[in-house]
Amino acid sequence: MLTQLEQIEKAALDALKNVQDEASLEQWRIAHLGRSAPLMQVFDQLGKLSKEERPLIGRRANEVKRGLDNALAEQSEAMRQAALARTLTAERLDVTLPGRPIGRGRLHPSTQILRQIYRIFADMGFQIYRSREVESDEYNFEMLNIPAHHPARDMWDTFHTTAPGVLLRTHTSPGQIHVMREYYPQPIRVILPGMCFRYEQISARKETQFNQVEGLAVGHHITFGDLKGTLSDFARRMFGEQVRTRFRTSYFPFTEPSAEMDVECFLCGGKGCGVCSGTGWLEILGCGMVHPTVLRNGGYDPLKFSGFAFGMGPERIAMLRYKIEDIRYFWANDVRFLEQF
Ligand code: FA5
Repeated sequence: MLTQLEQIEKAALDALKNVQDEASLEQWRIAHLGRSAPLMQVFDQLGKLSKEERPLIGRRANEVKRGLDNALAEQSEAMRQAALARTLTAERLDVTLPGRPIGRGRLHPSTQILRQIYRIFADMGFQIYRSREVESDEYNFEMLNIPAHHPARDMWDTFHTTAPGVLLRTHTSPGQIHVMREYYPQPIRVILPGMCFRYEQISARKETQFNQVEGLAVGHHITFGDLKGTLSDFARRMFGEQVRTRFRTSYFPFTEPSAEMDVECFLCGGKGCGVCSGTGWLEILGCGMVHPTVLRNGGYDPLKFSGFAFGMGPERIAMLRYKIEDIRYFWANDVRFLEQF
C-alpha cells in the first residue's frame, strides 16, 4: 500500500505539471483530491488494515494529502500571479503621459457683450427687468401707440402664432408697459434685455432672432439731455473715451421726439465702406422721450411724469467691438468663430 501511495503521489504531481488554467486545475483537484480520488480510497480502506499497518499507512497517506494540498495552493497562486503579470503588461499605464485636454466651454460673444452692458448700466443705477418673449399684440403694438393698420407696423415684420393675437415679440419695448404697470407710481430706471424675433430677410446686418436691451427711465424731470448724456456715457464706457457718436432724428410711434444713435464705423474709421454703406457711421440703437400715450397706458400721468427709452442691439455692438463683419456668425454654431472669444 505504501508503494500505491508513492504512485498516487507521483501521478498527481506529474499531472499537475500539465495544468495550465483555472478550469483544468479544478479538474485536477477533483481527480486527485476529490471524494472518489485514489488517495481517498486509501483512506477508506484504513479501517480494514491490521493494527500495525494502520498508523504507518495512515501517516503516509496524510503526508501525501498535505503534499498535494500544498501543491494545489502553490499552483493556484502561481497562476494568479501569472495572470496579474499578463494584465499589467497588456494594460500598461504610462503615468508620465500628458493628460488629454478637456474642452472648456466659453461664453457666447452676445452673452459677453450683454454682461458688459448690464455692468455699465448697473453702475448708473439701472436695474434689470425680464419680460416675456411670447407677447400679445396688445403689448407689442397697441399699448405702444401702434394700433392695428397703423403703417408703422411695417417696421416690425412679425412672427405670429396660431393663437389669435399672440406673437413672438419683435422688440423689447412691450416690456416698458409691464414695468410701468408694476412700478407705478415709483420712478423707474431699468434695462430689459432679451431675445427678439423678426420675419426679415437675413443679411450681414440682419438676423431673424437677435438680442435687444431696452432702457427705460421715468421720473418727474427727465429730459432729452438726460437721454443723450446717459447714452453718450454708455458709448464711452463701451467703446472707449475716443469714440465718436451722433444722434439722428428718427421716428418711433412710442417716443416723441425720437432719435437713433450711430457710432463711427469700426472698419473704415469714418471714411465710408461697404459695412457702413459708405456713410462712415453704424446705427446701434433707437431712442426717444416716452410718448404721453405710452406713459398713460403704463399708468403714469404725462403731465406729472416724463421719461426716456432706448433699444439697442447687443449683436451690432459686439460686431463693432470685435470687428465682426457678418451677424450670421452669431447663431451659426461654428466653433471656429465662437472659440475666438
Ligand atoms: C426698435 O426695435 C425699437 N423698439 C427701439 C426703441 C426702443 C426705440 C425704445 C425708441 C425707444 P429698431 O427696429 O431700430 O427699433 O431696433 C433697435 C436695434 O435693434 C437696432 O438698432 C439694431 O441694433 C437691433 N436690431 C434691429 N433689427 C435687427 C435684426 N434684424 N438683427 C439684428 N439686430 C437688429
